[in-house]
Amino acid sequence: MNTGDPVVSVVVPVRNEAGNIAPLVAEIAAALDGKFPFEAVYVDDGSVDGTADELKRLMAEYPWLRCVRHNRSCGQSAAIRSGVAAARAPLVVTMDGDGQNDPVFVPALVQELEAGVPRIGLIAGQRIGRKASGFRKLQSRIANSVRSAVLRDGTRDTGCGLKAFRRDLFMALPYFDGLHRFLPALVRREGYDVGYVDVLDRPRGAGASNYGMWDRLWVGILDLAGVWWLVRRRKRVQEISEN
Ligand SMILES: Nc1nc2c(ncn2[C@@H]2O[C@H](COP(=O)(O)OP(=O)(O)OP(=O)(O)O)[C@@H](O)[C@H]2O)c(=O)[nH]1
Ligand SMILES: [Mg+2]
Repeated sequence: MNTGDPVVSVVVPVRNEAGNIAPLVAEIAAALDGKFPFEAVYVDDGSVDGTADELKRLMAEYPWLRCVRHNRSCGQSAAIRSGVAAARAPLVVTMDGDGQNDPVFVPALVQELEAGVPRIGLIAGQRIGRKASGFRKLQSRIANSVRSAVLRDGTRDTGCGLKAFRRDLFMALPYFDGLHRFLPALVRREGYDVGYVDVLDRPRGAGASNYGMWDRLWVGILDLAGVWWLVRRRKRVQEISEN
């Protein structure tokens, strides 16, 4: 049974993922029913396929399923932010909606986060057994190693959609398009540690990737410079007093 106020909100950004909605919602149900009260907040990022209809149909079946929608596509970071803003639970787990992330790992992420509070601000999934093509994996490996060398954020893989954090911490982070790839550095900047859970990667279900190589490369370089600056200009207030 899944009644009462949700303890965990699972946030899933989707753009044109019609064929992947029903299988993933069923997997979320199977993985989380009976574990803790939860909700799933799908964010339909301006899809033009049957994504909205699928979500509507499934919402009649699963009372814990919610859907917020961008009328026009605003990107994955904005979709995640809208989902976290709409979330009712204090803890959020994000997950890609294309089937690459398996919801069976959600309880492990939640458990690690709860065990690490208040020191840990983020639990990041680390993909093992990547199912992407060789070229895509190479791009990802280069991007991850440049990022971790520049930011020294101690993280092997920031590209995994499975991440768990406190809702209020996420909403307090500086927001920009692309933020979802830099969460470890941004969370450390706030003074928290990051924990990791290995997760098995799966191939995408139906549909096609939303990204090409160039969007990731050029925007990634610009974002990296921005995050480097943010981290460098951090100033933490150590003590506050009130008379
Ligand atoms: N890329 C992208 N993804 C979006 C957008 N809005 C929502 N999403 C969702 O964000 C998730 C990740 O997008 P993918 O295109 O699978 O990106 P990826 O997993 O990094 O790339 P692949 O490994 O090529 O699948 C999916 O659930 C998308 O449907 C958007 O504007 N762009
Ligand atoms: Mg994907």
